[in-house]
Amino acid sequence: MKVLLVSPNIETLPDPVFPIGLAFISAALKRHDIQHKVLDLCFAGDYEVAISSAIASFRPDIVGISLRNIDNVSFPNYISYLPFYRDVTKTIRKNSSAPIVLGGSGFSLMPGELLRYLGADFGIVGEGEASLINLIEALEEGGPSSRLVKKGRIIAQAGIVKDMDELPVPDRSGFDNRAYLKLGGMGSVQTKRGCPFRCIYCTYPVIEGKTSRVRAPAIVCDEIENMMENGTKSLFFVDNTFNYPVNHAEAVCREIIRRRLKVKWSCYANPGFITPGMVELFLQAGCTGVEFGSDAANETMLTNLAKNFHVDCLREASSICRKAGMNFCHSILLGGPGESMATIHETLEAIRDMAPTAVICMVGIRVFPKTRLSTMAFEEGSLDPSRDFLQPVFYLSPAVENEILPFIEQFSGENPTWIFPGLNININKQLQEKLRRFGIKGPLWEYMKMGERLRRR
Ligand code: B12
Repeated sequence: MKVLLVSPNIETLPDPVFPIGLAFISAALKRHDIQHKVLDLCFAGDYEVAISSAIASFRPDIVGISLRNIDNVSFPNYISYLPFYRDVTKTIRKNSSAPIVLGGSGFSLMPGELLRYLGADFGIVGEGEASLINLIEALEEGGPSSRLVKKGRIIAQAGIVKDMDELPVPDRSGFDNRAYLKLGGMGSVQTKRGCPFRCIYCTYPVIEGKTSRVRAPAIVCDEIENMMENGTKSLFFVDNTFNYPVNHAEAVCREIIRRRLKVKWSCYANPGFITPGMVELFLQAGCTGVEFGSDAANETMLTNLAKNFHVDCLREASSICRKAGMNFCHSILLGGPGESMATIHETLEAIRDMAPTAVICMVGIRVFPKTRLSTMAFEEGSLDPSRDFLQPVFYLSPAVENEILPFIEQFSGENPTWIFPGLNININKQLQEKLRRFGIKGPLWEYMKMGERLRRR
C-alpha cells in the first residue's frame, strides 16, 4: 500500500510550525517498510496543483491528513481553518478514490464532527503511529473489523505508546526543513507526551493522555545532534510542559551540556516547578526563554481554572528568571468562569509588577468538548448541549463581556510588550517578517522590546 501524508496547515502566525506529528507517522511507516510520500501544503503555493500533481505521480492507495489546528482559538478575531481543510479534502477526492484517514491533535478533539464535516473515510484519535499501521494492514486484508474500528469509522486509542523509546525518531526527510528554519526560525523536538495537570479548559490531557511518558535524554539528544547537522540552531520543545517531570527536564539539560550541544531552545514551563537551580541549568543548556502557562495572577481565578500554583509562586518564578537573566513570558487567559473586572485588574497589575519580557494575553476561552469547562458551560446554560464545537464557542464571563474589549484596547496602548493575538495587537505578519529579516531565531515574544522599536519605523 502506498500512503500519501498531507499536512494542510498553512498558518504562518506566530510562525510556520514544522508538522512533527506527521514526521513521527512518517518514521513509523518507514520502519514498517510502507511506501509513503509527504505533501506539506505550507509552502506549496497553489494547493490544488500541488495535490493533483502529487496524486498523479505517486498514485496513493491511502491518503492521511494531519489536522493540527481547528482554529486560532482567538477572540474576537477568530479564524477557522476548516473551510480550507474541506477544500483540500474535496480536491483529494476529485483526484483519487483512495480512502482518506484523518488524524492529528485538532482532529482528536472532535473526531465525529470532523469526520462528518470533511466526509473522510476513517479517523484516528490520539497517537497515530501504531493505529495507522493497524488500519493500513486491515485495509490490505480487505477492510478493518469492528474490533479495530469503533464508533463508526473512528479508531480510538488503538495504540497508546507506553515506552516512548520504542518509537522511531521523527523522520524529517520528506519535509522542507530549510523553509521552516528560515521562516519559523526553529526546529521542533518532543521529549515527552501526556499532561497530568487538570486546568479546566485544557485539551492536552484529551490529546496526549494524563500520564507523562518520557523519552530517554540520550535519544532526545541524538535527535537534536542530527537536526543540528542539518542546519538547526534553535529549537522549541513542543512538550506541553517541558519542566515537569522535573528530573527528566533536568536530565535532558545535563545531557545537552555534557555533549556540548550549541543549540538555543525555548519551551513551555509550569511556574510551580521553577527553582534557581533549574533556571541556571536551563541557561547553561542553551535556553533562551520560558513561556509560563500562568493564566491569571489572582487567587480566585487560579482556583477557578484549577491551576496547580498560587500568585506568590508566579512572583517567585518571575523573580528567579529576572535575577538569572532568563527571558520569560506569562501567558494569560482573561474572562474565565468567575472573572470580574476587579479580578482582571488584579491579574494585570500583578503580572506587570513581575516585569516579564513579554505577556501573551487571550481574551475569552475557546471551549472544547471533553473539558471540564464545557461541562460547566452546559450546566450554567451558557452553552447549548446540542450545538457542535466546530463553530467558535468562547467562554466569556458575563460580568466582563461588555467592558473587557474596550478596556484591553486602552490597556494595550500603554503596554507595548503585551501581545493580544485575538485583537491582532503587537502580532502581525509585517512585524514577524521584519524580525526574521534581522536573522532572529526563536519565539518572537523574546524580542518584544526590539519589536517595539521596529513598529515605530
Ligand atoms: C507546541 C505547540 C505550539 C507551538 C509550536 C512550536 C513548534 N516549533 O512546533 C506554538 C507556540 C508555536 C504553537 C502555535 C499555535 N498553536 Co499550538 N500547540 C502546541 C502543542 C502544545 C504541541 C503540538 C505538538 O507539536 N505535538 C507533538 C506531536 C508529535 O503531536 P501531534 O501533532 O498531536 O501528532 C500526533 C497525533 O496527533 C497523530 N497525528 C498527527 N498527524 C496525523 C495524521 C494522521 C493521518 C494520523 C493517522 C495521525 C496523526 O499522531 C502523531 C504522533 O503520535 C499542542 C497541544 C498538544 N498537546 O497537542 C498545541 C496545539 C496544537 N496548538 C493549537 C493552536 C490553536 C495553535 C495556534 C493556532 C495558536 C495561535 N492562535 O497562535 C498556533 C498555530 C501555529 C501554526 N503555525 O500552526 C491547538 C490546535 C487545536 C485547535 N484548538 O485548533 C493545540 C491542540 C492546543 C489547543 N489549544 O488545543 N503551538
